[in-house]
Amino acid sequence: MPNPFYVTTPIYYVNDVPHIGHAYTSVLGDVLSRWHRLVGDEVYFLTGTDEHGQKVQEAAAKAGRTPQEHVDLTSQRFREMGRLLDLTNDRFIRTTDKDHVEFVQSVLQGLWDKGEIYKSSYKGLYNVRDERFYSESDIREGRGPAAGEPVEEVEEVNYFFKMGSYQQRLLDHIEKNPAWIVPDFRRNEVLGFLRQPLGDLCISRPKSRLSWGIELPFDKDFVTYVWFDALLNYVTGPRGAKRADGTSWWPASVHLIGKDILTTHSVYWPTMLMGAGIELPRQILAHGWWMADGQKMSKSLGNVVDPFEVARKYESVGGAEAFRFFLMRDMVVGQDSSFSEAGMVKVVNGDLANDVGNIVSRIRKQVATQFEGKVPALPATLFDASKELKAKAESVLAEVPNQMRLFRVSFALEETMSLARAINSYLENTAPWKLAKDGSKRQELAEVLAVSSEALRLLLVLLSPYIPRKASEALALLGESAAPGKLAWGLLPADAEFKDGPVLFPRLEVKKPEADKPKADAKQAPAATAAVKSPFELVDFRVAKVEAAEDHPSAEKLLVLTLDVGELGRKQVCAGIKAHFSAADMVGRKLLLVANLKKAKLRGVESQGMILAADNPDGSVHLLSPEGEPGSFARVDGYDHLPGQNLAIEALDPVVLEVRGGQLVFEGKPVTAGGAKIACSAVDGAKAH
Ligand code: ME8
Repeated sequence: MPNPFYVTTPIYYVNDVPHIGHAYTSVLGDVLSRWHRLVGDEVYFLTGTDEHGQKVQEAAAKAGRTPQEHVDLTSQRFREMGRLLDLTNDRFIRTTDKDHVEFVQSVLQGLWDKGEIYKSSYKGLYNVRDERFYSESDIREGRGPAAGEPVEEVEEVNYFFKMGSYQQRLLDHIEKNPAWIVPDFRRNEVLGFLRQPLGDLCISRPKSRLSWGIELPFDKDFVTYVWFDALLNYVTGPRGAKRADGTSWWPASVHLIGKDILTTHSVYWPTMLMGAGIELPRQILAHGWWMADGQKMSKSLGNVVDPFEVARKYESVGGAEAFRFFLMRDMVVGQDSSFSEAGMVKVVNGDLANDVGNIVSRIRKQVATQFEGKVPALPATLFDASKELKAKAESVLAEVPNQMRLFRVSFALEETMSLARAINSYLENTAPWKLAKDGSKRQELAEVLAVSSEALRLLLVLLSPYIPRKASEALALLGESAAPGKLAWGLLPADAEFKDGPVLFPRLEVKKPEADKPKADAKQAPAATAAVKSPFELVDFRVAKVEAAEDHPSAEKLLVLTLDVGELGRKQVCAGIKAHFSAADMVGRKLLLVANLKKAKLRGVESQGMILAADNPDGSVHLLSPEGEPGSFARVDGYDHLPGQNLAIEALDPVVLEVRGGQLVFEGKPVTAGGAKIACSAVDGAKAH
């Protein structure tokens, strides 16, 4: 019977848009799945979306949709990411799926019947973004630790799961199974956490506060707490799908998670399973964090790496696969990594365009010109250099499975690339292009091409989990495929045809030279040049909220506004709008601010930016009304956001923002801030400046 391999990714919150972090865990799951299929295991790969909770309820209300309509729309983005990245998941589970809802309710009922759940009053500091309560020590300046959003004190009656009673059993389990949590330092973190007394787990929310959730089967006035609902997806996922021998898929072989959700997976989850009498997952792998250009990614910094954008930009050269390859090659599983486009281009060009691409073109050319496109048969005895290459291939074939077993994917890939380098050295040392010129070296030439073709075939099979399309296109040139049983030396049939085809591993070109790319911390923003596609790349438009407003002491037309600009702090701006708005009108309003202008003094008062407004032909002035949180930046789809600082006011000249249908647009595309369009009451065609 084949070994089972059941792998999961976290189910992602639908409120976020898919980014490199989600893409990474998903691609990791896919690479492991493809690898296990390749070695003949039976695989189930689960991913999906986490769709209940207060955040979703609020976002749906804001968007004027029912929560179900809202999640039907937003979960699509994650399915699309799956298609983009060629994920081979067996199911895309949604926590709103009927079988999941029923399963969660049956587990809850079982725990209630066994006395594992009780009702009690609870008072705590609650954070909506994280959907959880925090202790006082977690809170800094009224904000939760994870997302840094405000917490509020909430007291209510709720249901609790007796998590604390499983503390010792869990400790014993972790101690007896050293590889249950990988990497090791994450395991130690959990053990450290478990040295403190473990409390019980609040598993409900009253419907009066949160209705968008799964109803408790024993109390219709409550829904279950998001984590309790979400974690059970791992058991629901494959319940309807049996293994070939009729047994069920659970327990999972490995849960892939980011380090952010380690406690929920290695403490809440196993104790829930113990309570419910369900087997524990075999392993939990917590990987590190992706940053962008060395900085934490955040919406307000505008540096969130969008897989769709990267794939689109490099579409003609297989952008999605280049992205997959880079993610797996760059991140040492467990450690943090930083994404930069230049880094991706360098790695992909070095490994694929140069190393693999060279091998394909060198061998193909000689096979075509010297052997009419047919790869000569492998001889029974090999000369030394060939023996060495064969030994290298066999050692890589032996080592890669060891690395994969430990989830050391970047090391497995490094091993694989060492085979590519060995093939290139072999070709350089044996120089088939020279042998071809010497009629007496025909046999040697045939051997070199046979040995290198077979090594290339193995290389491509080993690469297939990472770059499935490219690898199978290249294998198809040899009439081969990446299928179970193909990972052994000597399988390329004699006279295999080496077909001609397009360049499969073209070089990627960085779309914008690094020198043109102002870093977020650059002292001086470059002038708008032809290389800059839009002023949106330079101008830092931010949502700002007016905290205070007063008349300018000496300039008749100016108001002096004190603005809250979120992460950029507080800014003072002089605005020439006094003829249209009084100071009192302004307090509490949200505005659109150009936040990276050079400071200026206006009649003795410092001004640290400029607010935007649109003029109607009748002379009336209309402020822009963004909805996003203070500090969120305005952007237009398809343009990078790379503002420097100290922008000269002239840099704004080419910015033609106008109002269409009550909304701000740039070249016909909506400008958004914090994901929402920006309203303005000016007439169509009114220019905002
Ligand atoms: O936590 N680097 O969903 P989520 C690496 N719904 N990985 C990252 C990342 C980054 N910068 N950002 C996100 C939830 N991830 C819950 C999970 S599971 C029962 C419920 C990846 O949308 C990483 O896998 O916030 C992380 O654990 C996950 O996305 C969090 O996704």
